[in-house]
Amino acid sequence: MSLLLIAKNRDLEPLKESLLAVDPNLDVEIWPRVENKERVTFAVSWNHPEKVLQNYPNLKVVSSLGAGVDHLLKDSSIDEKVALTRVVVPSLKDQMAEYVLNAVQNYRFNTARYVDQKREGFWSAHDAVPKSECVVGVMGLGEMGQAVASSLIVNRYSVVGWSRTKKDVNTFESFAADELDEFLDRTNILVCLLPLTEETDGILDLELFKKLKKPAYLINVARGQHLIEEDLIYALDTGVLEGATLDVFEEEPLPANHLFWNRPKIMITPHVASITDPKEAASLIVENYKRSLSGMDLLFEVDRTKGY
Ligand code: NDP
Ligand code: OXD
Repeated sequence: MSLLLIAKNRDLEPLKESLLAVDPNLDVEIWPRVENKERVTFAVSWNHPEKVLQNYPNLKVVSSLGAGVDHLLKDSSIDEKVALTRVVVPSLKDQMAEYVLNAVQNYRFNTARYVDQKREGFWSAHDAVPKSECVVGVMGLGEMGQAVASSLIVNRYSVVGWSRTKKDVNTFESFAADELDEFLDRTNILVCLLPLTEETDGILDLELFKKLKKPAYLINVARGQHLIEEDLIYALDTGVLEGATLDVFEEEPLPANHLFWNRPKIMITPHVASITDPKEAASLIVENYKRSLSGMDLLFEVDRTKGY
């Protein structure tokens, strides 16, 4: 039996080393130089080329190397009987919580304006956005969303949350799927942490932005396909939104001629909000590999019917 690591444009040697540090007896192969395809029963993937997993006849499990699984579900050539799972480790949640807190504070304290002013040697003070006008609405209260909500609450931000099912929490108000308008009506700073599914594709559109409480700001750290890009431009130009921080884009890398680059109200980071640490991921991957070999339930298994 062997474990396959597969990703386009990513050095997987550090992950292989970390896996062997957890268990030196593992047989780990890195795509595309795979010696024996028949022996592969477990694959760890980040954006593998579509259909390539069809070449492994004994594949039982595919694990995403990150939290998102849209890249696995869009490959319809992966047999329905192959179980899907993902890597969610504490540092992934911590980084995301820090990234979002930082984005909220940058908006609140006018960081982008001061960076521009420094470049021009220009001294001018701006009022911070009052905390009372920074109610943060977190869309998606899963592993990432709950970590983000907790860190904002520790930093004394008011938080509301929205998810398919209502959460029984006492630190913030949780809204269910059919309560989207009530959630938006309470939200100034909208943070998208939804998985990309048929239901959530294109959810961040002009109609939704208009329902936010003013002043309104957008932070998208989930997937670029959640956002209708031209609606964001229109919302910024018409004052529906004050600004946006985007870590994810419909096309990545964001093309050099993309409209977003020249918009001062849009902060851009290159899909780095939270990155899987190979050392931490290795223990979870080995645990799931061993569970798969002994027929036990997997940790963080994906529900294919829900799409996440
Ligand atoms: P989870 O699967 O743990 O949580 C998903 C949440 O979204 C759940 O609360 C779920 O509701 C909710 N949800 C799903 N569908 C809907 C819907 N139709 N309407 C309302 N709520 C819905 O995901 P994670 O928190 O682990 O990750 C979220 C996403 O973050 C990933 O899919 C990935 O795209 C992105 N990500 C981005 C990173 C980056 O660096 N930019 C890094 C890591 C993740 P319920 O609780 O009721 O099931
Ligand atoms: C993830 C990501 O889903 O990095 O983990 O986007």
